Amino acid sequence: MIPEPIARGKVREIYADGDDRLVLVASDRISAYDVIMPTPIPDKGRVLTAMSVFWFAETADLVPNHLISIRGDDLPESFRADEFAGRTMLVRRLEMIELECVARGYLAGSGWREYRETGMVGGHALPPGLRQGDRLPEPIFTPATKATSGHDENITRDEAAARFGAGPVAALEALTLAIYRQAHDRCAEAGIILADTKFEFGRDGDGALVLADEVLTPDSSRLWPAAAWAPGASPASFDKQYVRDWLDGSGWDHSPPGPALPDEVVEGTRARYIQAYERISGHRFVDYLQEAHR
Ligand code: Q0Z
Repeated sequence: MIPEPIARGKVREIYADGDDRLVLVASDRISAYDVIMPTPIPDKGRVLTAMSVFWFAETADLVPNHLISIRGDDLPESFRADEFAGRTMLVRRLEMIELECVARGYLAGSGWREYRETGMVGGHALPPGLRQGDRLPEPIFTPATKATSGHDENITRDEAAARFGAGPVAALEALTLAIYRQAHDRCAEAGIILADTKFEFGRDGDGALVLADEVLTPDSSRLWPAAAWAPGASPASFDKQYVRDWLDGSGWDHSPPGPALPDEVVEGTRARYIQAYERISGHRFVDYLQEAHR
């Protein structure tokens, strides 16, 4: 029997395992234009979990993380069925810091909008004349808080420091930028631009900072195919390109529900996810599945 989740995101669920552990399950649901599509992308949750697992290992030299195990044998009984294999992380339950730790290396999304209106992003003065999609001279830390609307609200570093303390926010900024730089360079070698990304941190029982949640997935990051980058525009994320292109030609007006996706769009999107994982990590997706399935 599967217990009730303690929290539900648009595309994943989180369950308690006793007092000290949580179980995070990533579904195959996909959103486009902020709407969940009625057609899932098979293995999407597994690929995103594989990416988080890869990045937790890759960043372990910079910061400890919440991951305990993805192996079936280590999961609570309820999560040992095949449907959960590879999409389920057993993690340490932390005291979460309610601050979205965003790193931006390129001008996109709300960062671009803010720059266009003010010439600044999150309290950082930027050079004039930057275009949408341009690389920034240096990556910047632009924290945000979860607004009740569901969308994040950008705040300045000073506002973050007022809420969470100057020392803790300086430490979160340093970690966020260090992880971003390392991941950016790795993605670049795979032909993928990591435009921006969002981390969530918590504290363990000793008060130490711990990297939590999902990390450096396409749902928490803007990952652009390097070949699609051109100044003056924000390319579609590598994973959403097929879905967006098809939706743009479908006549759908972006109000829910979204239309069912055709098989070729589903298959093309699934292949892109797997390709991104394999290119970034250098691992085979089938090997990841083997590793999880024990
Ligand atoms: C993460 C979230 C999800 C909905 C709580 N290690 C942790 N300790 C305590 N809390 C969390 C974590 Cl990861 C925690 N979220 C975000 C995840 C579905 C919301 F899978 N919420």
